Amino acid sequence: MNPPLGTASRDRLRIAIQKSGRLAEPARSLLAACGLSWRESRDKLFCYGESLPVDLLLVRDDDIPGLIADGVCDLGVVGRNELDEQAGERERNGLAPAYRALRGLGFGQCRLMLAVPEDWDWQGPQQLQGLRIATSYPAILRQWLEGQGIDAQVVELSGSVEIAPRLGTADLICDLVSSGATLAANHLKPVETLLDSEAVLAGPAGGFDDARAGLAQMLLRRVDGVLQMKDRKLLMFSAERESVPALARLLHDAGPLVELPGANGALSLQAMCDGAVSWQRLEELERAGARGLMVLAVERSLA
Ligand code: PRT
Ligand code: ZN
Repeated sequence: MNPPLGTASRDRLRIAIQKSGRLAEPARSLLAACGLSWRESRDKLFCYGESLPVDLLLVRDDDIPGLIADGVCDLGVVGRNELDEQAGERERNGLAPAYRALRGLGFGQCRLMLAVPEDWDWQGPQQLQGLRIATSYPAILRQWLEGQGIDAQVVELSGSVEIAPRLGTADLICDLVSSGATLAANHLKPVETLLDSEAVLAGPAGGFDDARAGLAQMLLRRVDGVLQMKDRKLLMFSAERESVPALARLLHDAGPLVELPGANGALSLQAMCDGAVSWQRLEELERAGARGLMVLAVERSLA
């Protein structure tokens, strides 16, 4: 039977991820790449960890910082925007920091931006004095306005922020932007970035003092191993020794060219490349003497 959710179990780690939404699938894939697997439960809220004592809690992203603060969950995958907003709110209420971002995860990228009606002539933040700004991120916005020395009115909305200027409830907005299509569709233009956000692995402000410490450390090491290798490719080929200097020049931006003894006096070579290795690059290497070129995806590493 699953343990009750409100009591912090001491020997199993509990990770909260978004149940559905933008961060749900990438969070699951990352954790699966870290070697975790789960038994899906019927209530689809709690998934019991099978390969390791690490359980999943599937929740709304807004709930994740609070679940960590209350000790219901040990770790969570959440947008930096949400984590910073709730941390800012705690600070304003005089509460101590309860969580922190342990790792940036490289997905869910977006920016928290100010956006104004398209026909505005934007001259800078000082223009905001006395205006009304609609947002779902009041704590981050207030902190930014204070930093800029601007006295503006923050209009808190829980959704559909982008229509506020057209409805006349605000003069401009502060909202998340990724492609910019939503702003354009609402005749708004982005003018200032308050926060560059991505999904983060968040944990409690303090550490763990029981079996969870070792589990969390192992998980972080695996997360690093997966993230470091993300988009990396291992390039393998063979070549005669006299071709090696030219090939090394062509691969100057890759990791060190590793030489291994190959068949018939030729060398077997390999290099770690960041990002895609194009056909054009392979053809150039072939012209410089590389043979049997192979590009392999790299899944994980232990540093
Ligand atoms: O149900 P639940 O509360 O869990 O989900 P949710 O609807 O609150 O969250 P969801 O899935 O929309 O977003 C989860 C997280 O994804 C956010 O907290 C961000 O960290 C991240 N993220 C990345 C985004 C976006 N990109 C994004 N574009 N979150 C929201 N948007 C919205 C934005 O608010 C605006 O309405 O998309 C619109 C803008 O998109 P573009 O592409 O038109 O610019
Ligand atoms: Zn949400």
